[in-house]
Amino acid sequence: MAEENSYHPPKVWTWKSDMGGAFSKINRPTAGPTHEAELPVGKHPLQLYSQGTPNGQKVTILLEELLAAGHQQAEYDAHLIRIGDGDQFGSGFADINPNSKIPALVDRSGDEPVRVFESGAILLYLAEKFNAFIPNDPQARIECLNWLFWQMGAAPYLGGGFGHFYVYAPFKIEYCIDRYTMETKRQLDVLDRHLANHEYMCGDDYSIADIAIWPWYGAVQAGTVYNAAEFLDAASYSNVGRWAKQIAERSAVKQGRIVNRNWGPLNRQLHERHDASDFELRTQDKLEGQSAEVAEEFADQID
Ligand SMILES: N[C@@H](CCC(=O)N[C@@H](CS)C(=O)NCC(=O)O)C(=O)O
Repeated sequence: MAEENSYHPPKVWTWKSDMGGAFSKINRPTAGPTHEAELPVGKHPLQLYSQGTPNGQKVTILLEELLAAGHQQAEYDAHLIRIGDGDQFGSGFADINPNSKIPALVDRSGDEPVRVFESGAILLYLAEKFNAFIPNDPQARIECLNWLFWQMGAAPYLGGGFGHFYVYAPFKIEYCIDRYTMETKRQLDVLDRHLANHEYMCGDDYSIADIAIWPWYGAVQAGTVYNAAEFLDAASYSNVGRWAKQIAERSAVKQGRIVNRNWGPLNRQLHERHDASDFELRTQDKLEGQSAEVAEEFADQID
């Protein structure tokens, strides 16, 4: 274990605007907008403002699942919010999410627009609105909500803890990596034990609990988030692996996970989604004129 370092917290903390690390340019200790910026509004009932991170993917996967299941009122415009550029601090975005984090949704199908922020609230709102991907039986429903809210509480330890200190911090700190690796492995074990006896998180049916958990824990298990599969011995969580592969094969998942994505292979980036045909016509390989042969090289590669 590394020696204790020489840092002693002062009486009152003050902000150093460049603290180092991957997010030092966007993180700050205050809330509220930093600039005026109106949000665009498209033609569909649902307007999503997001980026294709795991938290963003949850919503686009559910929307694509709803559309695949025939819920036409789930048609949506997905506008790209570039969080690295600070779009989440624009006045229009802060109006719909005072917490300035993606994803945020506006439902314009009624008399008044309804804002919904926090991915868990968005999943629950849409599942209830369409009565889909959430069980109706009271016992199964609360089990679905148990796991939905488990994800909301657990993922900050995975993302803000493990991912931050393993990948993004300006230097590696053994204590922090140990602490959050232990917690991440414990969480993977929670899932693995549960999935040993359940096909999906709340039983036989795929639900918003799976849709919330898969973009984080499925990706960590596969090594596509944080490239830490070997470090975490992810292969040993074989039930998580089985479940994650099963979900990855769903066509709505293949579509939803590339919406608002602006990194990785060009044919896996759909910056904005305004129409179902955009998956065929408006991925970045098409917009940038990449040849079909080159795009094909990346066909199975998501990261
Ligand atoms: N609890 C929130 C977390 C959302 C979140 O952390 N979003 C990140 C991207 S994955 C974000 O917008 N970060 C920008 C920032 O922190 O300024 C949710 O589940 O919606």
